[in-house]
Amino acid sequence: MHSGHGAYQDKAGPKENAVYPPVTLQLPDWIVEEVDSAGAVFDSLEARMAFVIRLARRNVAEGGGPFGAAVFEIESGRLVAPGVNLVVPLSCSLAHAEAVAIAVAQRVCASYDLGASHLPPMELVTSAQPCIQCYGNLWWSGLRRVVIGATKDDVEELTGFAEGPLPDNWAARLTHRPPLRPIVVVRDVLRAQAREVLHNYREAGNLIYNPTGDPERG
Ligand code: AZG
Ligand code: ZN
Repeated sequence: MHSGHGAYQDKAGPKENAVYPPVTLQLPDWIVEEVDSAGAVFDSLEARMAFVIRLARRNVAEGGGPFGAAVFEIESGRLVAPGVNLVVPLSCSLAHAEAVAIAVAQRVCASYDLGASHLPPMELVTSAQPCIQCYGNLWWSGLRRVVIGATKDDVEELTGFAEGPLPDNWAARLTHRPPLRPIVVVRDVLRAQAREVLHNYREAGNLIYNPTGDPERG
């Protein structure tokens, strides 16, 4: 029977069609090793940040970009979903670490709204400040807090990635946005360690995948 919702009736994701490929944001297999060795509960913001910085570092070694992120339950510290930058491996400019973590968390929770009343309050912990794309992703996510390591200026100065024109008052716009719930902003958590991953990425001559027309090495 046809329910009138087109092809997108399956909560697990859209059905394949004959013309266009399905698009997936599949985390690499090694992520399971990192999660297993870290444990499932992270008590402090520093422990959560140390974990995403570790993901960023491993991701570079595995051919991805120098960014890691994760969604955690704020109170319990339980890891809901990790994320790493997969732009180059997946040929997908959407696949920033924050976007991957949010998308995986939403699938894990089977909810597009991570702020839904049946779910515990959740946060995004990210090794670097969200770019314009991920600022929008965060806005729409239902997350209640964002915890940031390196700043946008750190990213742009240390790597050459162009993070885009965020509003000057980007943090205030998150913390006060009626009728939507506020998103609390916490900055500079383990910033020096987060900066080091960015610095090392460029020093090693890795790809700076800005959409400039031609890929540029660091
Ligand atoms: C990026 N910035 C952040 N914060 N995260 C990513 O995954 C990125 N990729 N390029 N710039
Ligand atoms: Zn981004």
